Amino acid sequence: MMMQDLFSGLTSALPEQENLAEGAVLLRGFALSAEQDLLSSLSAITEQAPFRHMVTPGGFTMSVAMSNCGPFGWVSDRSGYRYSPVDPQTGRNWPQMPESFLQLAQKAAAKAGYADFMPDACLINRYEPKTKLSLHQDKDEKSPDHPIVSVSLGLPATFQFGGLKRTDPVLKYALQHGDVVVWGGVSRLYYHGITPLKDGDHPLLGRYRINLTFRKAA
Ligand code: MD3
Ligand code: FE
Repeated sequence: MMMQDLFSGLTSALPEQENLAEGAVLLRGFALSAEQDLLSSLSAITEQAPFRHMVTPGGFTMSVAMSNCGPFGWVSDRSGYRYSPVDPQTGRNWPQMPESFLQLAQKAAAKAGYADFMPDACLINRYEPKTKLSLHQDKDEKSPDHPIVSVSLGLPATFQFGGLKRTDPVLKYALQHGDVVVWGGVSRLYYHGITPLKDGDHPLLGRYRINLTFRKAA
C-alpha cells in the first residue's frame, strides 16, 4: 500500500482487479505504464488509416469514429459487417499492429488467465462528447472461444453490459483512462454498449475517448 493511502483519503478505493462477470476481468490502470507508446503509435496509425464514421447495414451513420490496425480490420457498410484485410477508404492494408499494442493485449490476457492470446485485429473507436455505442454483441469473429481485450484511453465512459439476451438487465461501470478489460468465457457474448459520452477535458486526449479492442477475427 502507498504511504499516502494511510492518511490522505484521496486515493481510490476501487480494487486494482475486479471480476465483472463470468470470464470478464477489469484491470484498472493496467495500460498507464504504456500510455506514451500507445498514443504515439495511435497517431502513426490514424495518419495511415484516418478515423471515419462507418454506415450500418440499416443505413445509419455511426456516431463512433473508427480505424483499425493489424492483419484484419472491422468494417461496416450497406452490405453488412465483416473483417477485411483492406481499408476500403484507401484500398491499402490496415497499418501493422504496433509491438506496444500487441504486448499490452497479451500481458492483459495472460493476467486474466488467457495465456496464448494472438489477436489479428485491433479496432480503434473514437468518441467525443455525446457519442454512444448502442447495446450489441460482438459476433463477427470466426470463433467466440478467444477473448477480447479492451483498452480505454482519454475521457471516462459509462460502460453497460447485460447478458446473452438483449433484454437481460444491465450493469453499469465507469471505465477510466488506462483501464483494460478482458472478456472471455460466457461474457464474451454478452450484450454491451457505451452511454453518451459526457463532456470533459482529458490532459492527454482533450475531448476524446479512444477504445482499442483486440480480437482474433480469423
Ligand atoms: C463485452 N467497444 O468495439 S469496450 C466494440 O468502449 C465495443 O468502444 C466499446 O463494444 C468501446 O465492439 C466497449 C468493452 C468491450 C469490448 C468488447 C466486448 C466489452 C465487450 C465483447 C464482448 C463482451
Ligand atoms: Fe462490442
